Amino acid sequence: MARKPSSAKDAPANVSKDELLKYYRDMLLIRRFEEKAGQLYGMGLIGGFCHLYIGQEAVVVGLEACAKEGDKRITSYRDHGHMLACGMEARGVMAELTGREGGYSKGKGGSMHMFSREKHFYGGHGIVAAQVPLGAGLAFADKYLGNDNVTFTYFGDGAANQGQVYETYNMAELWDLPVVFVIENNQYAMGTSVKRSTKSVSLFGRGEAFGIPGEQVDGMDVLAVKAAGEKAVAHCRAGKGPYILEVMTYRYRGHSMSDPAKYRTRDEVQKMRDERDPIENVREMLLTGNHASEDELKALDKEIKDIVNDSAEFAKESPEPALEELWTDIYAENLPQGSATENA
Ligand SMILES: Cc1ncc(C[n+]2csc(CCOP(=O)(O)OP(=O)(O)O)c2C)c(N)n1
Ligand SMILES: [Mg+2]
Repeated sequence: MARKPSSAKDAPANVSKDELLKYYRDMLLIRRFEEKAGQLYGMGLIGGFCHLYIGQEAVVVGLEACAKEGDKRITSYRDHGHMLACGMEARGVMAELTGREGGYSKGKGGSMHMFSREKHFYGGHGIVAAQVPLGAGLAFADKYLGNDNVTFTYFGDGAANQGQVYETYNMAELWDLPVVFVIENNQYAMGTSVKRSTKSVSLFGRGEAFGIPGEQVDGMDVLAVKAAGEKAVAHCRAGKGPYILEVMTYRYRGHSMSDPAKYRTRDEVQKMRDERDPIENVREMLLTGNHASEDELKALDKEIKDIVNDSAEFAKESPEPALEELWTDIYAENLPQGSATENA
């Protein structure tokens, strides 16, 4: 593909080869996984809703680079990338997409409803902005327990116009909750561009009314996301309360698999892909700085392809949930004796 020169050249001196390779690998895993999910959807192996994250990979990979053990994350329905970036298994995510027993929710949740207690991933939420107050609640738990963990609460530019976001901002700042509000501004909410739906110039600036600091970040540049993320996380860990990052990004695919895409031109999408692609940017840095050879990157591409193909095979071979499973996981089971919920 002919690629116009981008602003990304050699990586800054303080960024190591290993770091760059990790970002490249993690972003590529998300991209190839999503492409495969799109294929399986086309083959009728995935049903229901399916929102792909292609184009936005640098956002979650840059922020995961700032996380430490015990940090939490919660997001919307566009969630496969967040799961892979925090270390959830490709097999479990793909099998959930195909509605099989081997999936993270035993095949009963699908694309928008996956969770991992082990990786502190709290979903996967289909109601726009519903995860925002929940994210503040997770942060409240950490504050209450007295640790210095943070919660990454992701939501979109469309969700940023929901009232509950501002109720949450108020309480989060009032109680100094350690929550990083990450607005993934991909410039569209379904078919509505941010220009048509939103009066204010910046979304991060709306925190000012509540005393919450924030900034806008180039979400196609994983290093810029990481640098801003570190600042936000340091603020939260120091007990100074929430921080807002408005990360400017772009989704290449439709809103969901059933999007007719009539609200933007093909040229607009192609220009972004050609000039700003976050994975190509890191690839250029790796090659320009002689951190990796074409052959090394080819080997890495193959490794990722193998992981994704394996996840698809697993997802096809895993059985559908047994009929009895209709009646399980509806209410919490095996609660400890005398727990508040048991007594309720
Ligand atoms: C409360 C509510 N209203 C409307 C919808 C339908 N809906 C689903 S996604 C979406 C757009 C949200 O856009 P944005 O927050 O920018 O996130 P993106 O899809 O771009 O990641 C809408 C309106 C919904 N799921 N929930
Ligand atoms: Mg959006």
